[in-house]
Amino acid sequence: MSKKKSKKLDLVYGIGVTGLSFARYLHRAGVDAVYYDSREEPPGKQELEELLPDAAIHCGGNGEKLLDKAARVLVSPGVPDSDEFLVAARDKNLDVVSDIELFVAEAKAPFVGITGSNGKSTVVTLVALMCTAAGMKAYAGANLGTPALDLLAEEVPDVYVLELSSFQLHRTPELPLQVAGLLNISPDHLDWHRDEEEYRAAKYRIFREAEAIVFNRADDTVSDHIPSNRPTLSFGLDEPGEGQFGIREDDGIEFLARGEQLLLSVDDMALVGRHNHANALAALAVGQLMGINLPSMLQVLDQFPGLAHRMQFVESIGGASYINDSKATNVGAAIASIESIDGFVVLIAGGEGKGGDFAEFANSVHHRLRAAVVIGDDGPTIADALDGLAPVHRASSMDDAVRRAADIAEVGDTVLLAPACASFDMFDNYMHRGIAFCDAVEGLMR
Ligand code: UMA
Ligand code: ADP
Repeated sequence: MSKKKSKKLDLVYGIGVTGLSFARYLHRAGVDAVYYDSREEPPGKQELEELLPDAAIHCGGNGEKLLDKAARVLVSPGVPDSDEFLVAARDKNLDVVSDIELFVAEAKAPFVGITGSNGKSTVVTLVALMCTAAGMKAYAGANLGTPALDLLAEEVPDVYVLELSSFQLHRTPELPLQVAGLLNISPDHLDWHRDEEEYRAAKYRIFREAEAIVFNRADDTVSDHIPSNRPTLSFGLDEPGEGQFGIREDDGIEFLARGEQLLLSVDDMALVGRHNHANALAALAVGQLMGINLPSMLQVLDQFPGLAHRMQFVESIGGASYINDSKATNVGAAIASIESIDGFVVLIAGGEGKGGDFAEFANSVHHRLRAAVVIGDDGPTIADALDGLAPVHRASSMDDAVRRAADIAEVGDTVLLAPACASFDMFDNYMHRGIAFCDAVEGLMR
């Protein structure tokens, strides 16, 4: 008698936000799967058990035997290629599939994608709001927060606006975007990618099958990566050429401009900071290639004050402003953040570094710092980099950091949380860290 072979199932690797979206997607399709996470208590475990009480769920390592019965591996973006379980899966010739690959196969409406080391969430949100202002139904998601596969559970919109991380781009074989936008590249995620070259390649990958392209003309290598024969628009903080987006000055006032045309004074934008002028110009360029009318786009720029935890004004206390930029999780973002402040900054920085160059950071910003207060695992590395360039204080918690910063700040200064690091050594995520900062600031007034 021949033994009956058990059917191979998809193996979902990672039980976090993306893992749960794989589960809902497979559940909608009526397909069983096996679930695995290398952590003992992954964040999505309880919700997964509630959604699929009968599912096979394995947590806490040593899952390699599960691969023998796997049809393919549906992997969460945070897991790097060097991960032993993924290496073992590839050794067994299993397909390793991202949520974006499944999204692309299923999406029934056009989708645009934005990537970049910094500014993605802001630009994606601006573009989605611009679509809405123009009467289109747009869903925004992917790295932004709502996983791409969850967007497919809703009624089909006019367009999807996707924020794409380097992790997601690295693992997506085919990406026929209506418009692809690359905002900027500075070193990040060198704890995930093999090296900076692989990180940059993942970012440039966004252009490959795109119908139209938006790029930052300040990046002198970007044009080598843009396929020929595609409509392109550039943006930058310099004066724009014909039809391109940039900044023009008229009578001492700076304007967002398209070619010679002045569109909106930067002072009339609700978003603050030089980097947000670049983000606004990128959103205008993407919107134009999507066919969104200019008045709708400008109305959004006039009104949108920004997302929480990005240059978020918290309080003014004793003549000093307190700003939460917890989302400045890499060196490039923190430099942009500090440079966008007028006057001296008392900087709160530190956490889990992501391979950025803190010496370069210290050299670029020290002259703007009244002092720095460092926290977290890489606080000492930042302190060493700033040694001799700016006064540095070490703090044991966010409350301690904010109290020390308040003691140092003078009238007209800004106490700025711009950590240049990920938050996971002390907090659940950047939002948790931002809330801890806001609570500590509120605590100063009690
Ligand atoms: N992990 C394990 N073992 C596992 C599975 C994951 O240790 O078995 C670890 C990962 O290495 C990582 C962490 O768990 O350190 C979270 O990884 P994940 O892939 O499970 O993350 P999700 O909860 O699915 O969230 C992901 C994105 N996170 C990452 O890519 C790290 C979220 O972006 C995104 O919003 C969500 O999918 C929905 O698409 C967050 C992020 O930090 C905001 N992104 C990075 C960034 O913006 O810089 C790229
Ligand atoms: P992302 O989604 O790429 O992390 P966000 O829009 O959430 O981008 O912004 C994160 C942080 O990056 C901001 O808080 C700010 O410190 C910095 N930032 C935003 N836009 C830019 C930009 N265009 N250039 C450099 N830094 C930026």
